[in-house]
Amino acid sequence: MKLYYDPRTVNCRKVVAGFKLMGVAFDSENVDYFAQDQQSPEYMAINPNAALPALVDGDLKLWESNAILQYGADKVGAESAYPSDLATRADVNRWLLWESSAWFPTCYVYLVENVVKPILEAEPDQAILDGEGPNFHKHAAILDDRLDGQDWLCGTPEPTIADIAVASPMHLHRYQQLPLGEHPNLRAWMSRMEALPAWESTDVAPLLGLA
Ligand SMILES: N[C@@H](CCC(=O)N[C@@H](CS)C(=O)NCC(=O)O)C(=O)O
Repeated sequence: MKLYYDPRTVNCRKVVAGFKLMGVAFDSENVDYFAQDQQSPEYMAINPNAALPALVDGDLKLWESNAILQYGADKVGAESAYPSDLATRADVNRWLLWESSAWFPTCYVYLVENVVKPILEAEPDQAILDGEGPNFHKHAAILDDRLDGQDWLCGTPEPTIADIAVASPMHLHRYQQLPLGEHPNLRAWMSRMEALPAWESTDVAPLLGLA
């Protein structure tokens, strides 16, 4: 199967880190996000959203990074990363949906203001950052509570694809300047994530000239 991706983007890094964690083998083709190649007719025949990443496996054209993680996990039977136990699987699925609908959007504000705008030589808008604070802390507190007394989000002995998905929107947290100060469990969990070879080896900061 082939992954269409740009390793510099958050949702592509998510899939590659998850596939590495699970030992999912894949071919890849680069689609240059900054050249807007995701808007080419060839790529949009695979993903009409003109967004990265997308996976093609035989007749299947799959988009949405979390759906790609689920598919890769089931394809190789990654029991520890995507447990088949009904309740644990429901828990993992819940965090994947929450990441996409709630966590990603709030982390993305900090990514745009503190990483993307400086790369484009534009000024971060402090009013936007200040306005996002309460929403960010509401969601970060949910994670911080969940991580109290357990290493991984779903209480499993090993990280799951929920950990990979939820860590991804905050993958450049130092550069995003995410206000993690009052969320110690979240900070400790992110350090555990950053120690995983699958995570460490897919670091985007050097690719963006940040580190
Ligand atoms: N919910 C989608 C979001 C995909 C997405 O927005 N990808 C970004 C890169 S991380 C993109 O390609 N955006 C298109 C653009 O900005 O032109 C997923 O998880 O795959």
